[in-house]
Amino acid sequence: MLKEAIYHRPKNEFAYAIDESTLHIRLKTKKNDVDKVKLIYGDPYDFHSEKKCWISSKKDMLFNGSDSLHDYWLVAVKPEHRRLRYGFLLENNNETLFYTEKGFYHEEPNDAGYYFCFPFLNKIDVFSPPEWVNNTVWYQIFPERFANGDPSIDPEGALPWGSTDPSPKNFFGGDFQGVIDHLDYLEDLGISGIYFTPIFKAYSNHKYDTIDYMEIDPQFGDKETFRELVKKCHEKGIRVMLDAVFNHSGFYFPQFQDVVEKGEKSKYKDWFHLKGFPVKTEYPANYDTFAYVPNMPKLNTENEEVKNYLLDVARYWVEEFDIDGWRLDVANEVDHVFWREFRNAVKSVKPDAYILGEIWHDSMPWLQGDQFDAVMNYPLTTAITEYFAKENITTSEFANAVTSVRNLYPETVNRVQFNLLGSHDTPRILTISNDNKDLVKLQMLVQFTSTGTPCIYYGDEIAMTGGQDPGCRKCMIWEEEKQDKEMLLFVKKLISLRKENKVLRSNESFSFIEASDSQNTITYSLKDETSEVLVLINNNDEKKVINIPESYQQRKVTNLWDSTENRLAETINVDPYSFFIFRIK
Ligand code: ARE
Repeated sequence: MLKEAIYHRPKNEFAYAIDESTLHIRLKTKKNDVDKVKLIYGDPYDFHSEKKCWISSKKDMLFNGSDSLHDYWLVAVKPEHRRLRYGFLLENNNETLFYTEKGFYHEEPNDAGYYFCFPFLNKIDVFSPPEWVNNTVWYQIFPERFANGDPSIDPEGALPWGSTDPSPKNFFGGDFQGVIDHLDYLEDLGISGIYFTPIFKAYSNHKYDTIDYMEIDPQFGDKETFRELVKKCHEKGIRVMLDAVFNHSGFYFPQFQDVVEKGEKSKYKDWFHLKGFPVKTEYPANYDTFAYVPNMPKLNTENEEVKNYLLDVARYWVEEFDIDGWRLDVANEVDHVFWREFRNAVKSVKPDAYILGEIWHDSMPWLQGDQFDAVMNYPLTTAITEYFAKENITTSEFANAVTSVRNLYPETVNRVQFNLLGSHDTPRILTISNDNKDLVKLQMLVQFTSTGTPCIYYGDEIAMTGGQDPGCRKCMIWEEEKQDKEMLLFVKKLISLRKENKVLRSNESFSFIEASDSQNTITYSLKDETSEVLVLINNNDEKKVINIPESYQQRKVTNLWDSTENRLAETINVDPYSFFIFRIK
């Protein structure tokens, strides 16, 4: 066995409490190197055990998939006294190894001190994200471009809806009334959560350059209209999540303007990361900014005044308008101390509020249960689009990437991960799929059969196109004759399928049964304690025969797409760019 590739640490995604009495323990080993793994464990204070080292139990670990380098193993264990000493017994056809915190041994170590230690499963340490998130299907709205319901509040120079290019210089008057007018459309689609990009008073049409965190941008409406919008959403069972831009303010944020005007004499000079005076606001600015954007001065969230100001904002919109969650902009560039206080502040007002970080990379440091509930799952987006849309990776590389993403985080986090195919920061899924709508459907199928909470970017459900920002921010198409109704029905059906089958939302095991590079076909299974679903995908422009795994042959199944009952044979014909989704009876 390759010892260098065998890894466990009693922390993070390798050891965590899934509930008040159950621990998940994970291990990774070199791909195809180990045949069986047993968790060997016991109670560290079991003085009565006949074995000196108290390691008195063994339990097979489940194979939990492979990526390009590793096999992943997972086991759930309920330690009687909520404390655990444990190690691993690894076997392949020519070797047996004990893996403990002190290293590898051919004989089982006889001293508890050698073993990994999960000291105690304290209830307060159990990370329990909001239950409702896993049942939610989100819809992302860029308010300026969704619908213009009240032309009387259009910004100066607003253009006729969709009349020209979506340049940041152009305004079309999207507003809250436009959203209210289309809530029936969203409810009918099956949406149960709306993520709004920023709505507070700001300079640009994207509103990521905030002027006043306590005011609604006048082009969207006022606080009463927003209150009505939230109320109507809640009446329809639709949750509301706002975008918190706390990493930086906008140029016209009064506190920053004071610094520009008064320089070192400004009482707000410690609200920002200034490098000299006078403040130089042309590029390159002499203060920290988001990226290289002088109009986005980075806020000093280590400063007590800034922290108190932003925490008041965080509480205000929850307390006064009953919003259900915050999406945190540029979350990985704000300090952890602030985010811990942010979580406490928000959860103290609404314990089941959803806290979603915008981080495009490995986010384990923010997902320990003390900061975010989840992150925008861009690594999953990349795995899906790199394979189906861009054809940059092979079928097996796709399976490896999805498995790798799944094993980045504890299952607690996976169940509330924000799974998206695109956003206001990426080209639209149909555009990167070269306008192949069948490919988009396959990608949505994977998105809606992945653990977590899926999000539809406005307009993707009617097959809108659009390149990189600002191309992806075109006005929503409301003329019915221009909407792709077939795509709309497909999305609506996917959403209802997910709502009707819990195993699609939250499964104990997700494994690829086949990912054939020669065939470009995929078979994966989703299992939970009561059911199993088999998904078969033909990612080709021609019909393909997919082999049914022997263990599934002759099994009765329900085709979840057309509700027909079938019995699986040895093979199945799958149409070009098509799929089957069976629930095993
Ligand atoms: C616009 C243009 C830019 C142009 C800029 C000049 O898109 O091409 O250079 O203007 O001013 C907001 C607006 C954007 C605007 C931007 C800057 O929506 O339209 O850009 O402000 O003015 C990284 C960050 C991530 C960030 C993205 C954009 O990690 O947090 O970059 N996303 C958030 C919001 C954006 C918003 C901002 C931040 C600023 O979602 O909408 O932009 O508040 C890789 C990297 C990631 C990188 C990602 C995307 O994956 O690893 O770190 O994300 O690519 O670039």
